[in-house]
Amino acid sequence: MRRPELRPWKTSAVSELTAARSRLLRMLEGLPEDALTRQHSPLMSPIVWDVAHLANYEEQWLLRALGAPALTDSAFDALYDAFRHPRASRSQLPLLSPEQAFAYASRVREASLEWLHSLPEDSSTPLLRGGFVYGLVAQHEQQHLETLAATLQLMTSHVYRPAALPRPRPARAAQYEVFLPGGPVRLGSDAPWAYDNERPAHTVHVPDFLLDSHPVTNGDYAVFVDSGGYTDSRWWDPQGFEWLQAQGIRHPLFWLPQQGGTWLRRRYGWVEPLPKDEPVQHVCWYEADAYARWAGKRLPTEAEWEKAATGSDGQPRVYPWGDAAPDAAHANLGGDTWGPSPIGGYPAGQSVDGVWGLLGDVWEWTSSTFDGYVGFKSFPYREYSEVFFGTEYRVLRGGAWASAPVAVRNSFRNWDYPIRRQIFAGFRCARDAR
Ligand code: AVJ
Ligand code: FE
Repeated sequence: MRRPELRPWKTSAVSELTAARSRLLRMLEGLPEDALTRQHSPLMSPIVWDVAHLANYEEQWLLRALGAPALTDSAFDALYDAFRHPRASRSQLPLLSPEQAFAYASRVREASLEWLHSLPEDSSTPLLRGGFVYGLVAQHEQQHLETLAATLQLMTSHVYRPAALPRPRPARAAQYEVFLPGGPVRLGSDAPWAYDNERPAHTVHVPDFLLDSHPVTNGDYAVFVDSGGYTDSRWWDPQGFEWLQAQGIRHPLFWLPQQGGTWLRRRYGWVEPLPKDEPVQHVCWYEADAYARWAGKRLPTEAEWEKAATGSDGQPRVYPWGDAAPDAAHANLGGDTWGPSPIGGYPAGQSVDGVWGLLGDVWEWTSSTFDGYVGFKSFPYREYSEVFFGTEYRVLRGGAWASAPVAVRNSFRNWDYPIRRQIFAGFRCARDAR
């Protein structure tokens, strides 16, 4: 079998870095200065912070760490260090202006592509093996573009109506349960561009279980909301119920209740009738967990999710459909659709067991907290993954419409606080088989 890691990594490095940068420019094109510098939400950075931060990250990893001459003094790193300044206070920092930030990003990019060409193809230093550090930087930039997509959705000071690619309009798809037989599951990845938190690939045992064929839709979720689900503590984790009441939350973020009991939702600069057949998004872990309990089910563990994505036949697969790089027929990824597709739109993306929509559309909350796999070794820095290990974060799997293909695979692990709703997260339910 041809494995992706056999491709010449320099070609992938250049094309992934280029894809990320053209997406960045596409997303921010035409936004006025004020939209770029303003704090749209205490949860998010000013957009211009993200732009200079991803440039600075690239300067640190693709220039300084690889022995290339630096463009700025390393003291400058502090300004764009995510651990030094909380998001809510970043607009008060002496940040680069939008023009300076874009110029910084392009100067770094020019220099790093030039440095790339001077490097040996077959270096075996840990940072360069298989082009690891280029994968790190391309994935980092794309992850920040997904964060920017969330910032733009929270923005209310400007109307944002990006050109959106059409999404498939399939015939109504039925939700069913797929039986996944218990047994050993290969989790994680040793692929060259896998993150430290995916390593090492290892085997765990998962008992028989049932998994929903599709993510929970807006229509499904509205039944829970409309039948009083948000006021009945029986369905909720006690901490979640307390949070819900303190915040006065009665429905997913960006839903707008109407007279007569119908729902609208705001998606960027559009207010639309709530599309019943799209996966629900902008629900936090507590909301996902409560729905699952109400439905007599539960959230899957991340091992169950990865088993379903990989397939019950025990064959290793990078994606649910195999090892072919994701294209528009497999999944809704890459950010240009600006929303999830109705369920059932990607028959080519199903798993070998008939589970649909595992990658793309919405991140899927799992019941698992975020921790290192047995044998975890932080690489290349503790602040990517390790400092987040523990019980505070829940793992999300699968990637959303706003996630780039380079940052999505069966083994990819995302994490966030159980109260986070601005991310493009939904879920599907699971059940013990017995
Ligand atoms: C993996 C999405 C949780 O955005 O906090 C960006 C990715 N790490 N810069 C985040 C990340 C450093 C990270 N998540
Ligand atoms: Fe970052």
